[in-house]
Amino acid sequence: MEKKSIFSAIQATGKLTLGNYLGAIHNWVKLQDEFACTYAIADLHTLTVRNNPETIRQNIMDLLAVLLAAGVDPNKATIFIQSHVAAHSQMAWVLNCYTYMGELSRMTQFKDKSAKHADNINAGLFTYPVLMAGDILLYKADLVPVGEDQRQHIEITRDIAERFNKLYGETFVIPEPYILGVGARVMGLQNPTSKMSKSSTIPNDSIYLTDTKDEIVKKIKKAVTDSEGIVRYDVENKPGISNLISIYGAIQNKTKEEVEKEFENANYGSFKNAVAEAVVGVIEPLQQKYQEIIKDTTYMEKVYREGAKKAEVIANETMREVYEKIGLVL
Ligand code: ATP
Ligand code: LTN
Repeated sequence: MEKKSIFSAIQATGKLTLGNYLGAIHNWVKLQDEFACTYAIADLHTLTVRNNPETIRQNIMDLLAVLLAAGVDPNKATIFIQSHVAAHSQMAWVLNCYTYMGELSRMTQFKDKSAKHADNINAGLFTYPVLMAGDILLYKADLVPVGEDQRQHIEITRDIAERFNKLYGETFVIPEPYILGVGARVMGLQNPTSKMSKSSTIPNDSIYLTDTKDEIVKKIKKAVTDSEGIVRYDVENKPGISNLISIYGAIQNKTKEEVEKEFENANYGSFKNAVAEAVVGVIEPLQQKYQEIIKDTTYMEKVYREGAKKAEVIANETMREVYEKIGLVL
């Protein structure tokens, strides 16, 4: 049987968090053996927020190095930079003409980001989900692994694809979100009722992949808990401890129940030590590999050039099919 196909992307917006790692990168690595995976660095998406060109370039290379350091393997998965395959921009324009203002204005990410960047509510921020839909549909992906926060964007992708298929006949595969249980939503350490985010302004709330061992240990020690003193999963009443259980479970490949059992008789102090050790255990080796890879620009260039070449073949084929169906002269 043919392998199911997977597409996913991450924006290159700077410092990555443990949330990005457990919610996305970690799963990319796990999935590449079982599925035909295509992974992109969504550089075009990052243009929706203003940044200086040198920082953007650095962020792109940084993200590529992190992905490779984390174990994304160019021999197993196709990995490339979104803007290198022109069909992404082409598809976004076409799909813009099959997407309604009303549906885009319901997107929670748009509402959040336009509140955060009130001085730059550009049209790109609004049509962001259409570029994302194009990314996915170009590769006829069956599954799209993302964190919980991206579910709404996959739904709109499905709506656009279904609309197109109805008008022009079977063209796109209707993708399913693939949201992997534990780690899908890592919460802030200080504010465990909102997600751990790159842009959090609360001190010690986010663990960054660039944090030192001491910083990680300190942040986890300071993480908000509760007064019950039992390592028990209960998001409603114990969001802090529940979040630490999820983090530990995601790293150790254990269910919530298994984590609860393991720490049945432990106090919060020793549980936190174990969580910190687990987090350091993944971040430290990743940083070491990252340091080697980021220096090897020749290798990195080879990876993204070859990746784009492979991606382009599939993307261009879909693009042609779409142009033909809608009536353009080829
Ligand atoms: P921002 O803080 O600017 O909203 P972000 O940290 O959400 O950015 P993205 O580039 O939007 O980063 O997300 C990259 C991937 O990481 C997505 O698949 C997203 O679902 C996942 N992700 C981000 N934050 C978390 C989190 N706290 N827990 C689990 N997954 C996450
Ligand atoms: N919007 C996504 C990044 C992204 C993406 C995609 C994810 C861009 N294109 C296609 C899955 C499929 C985010 O994580 N913020």
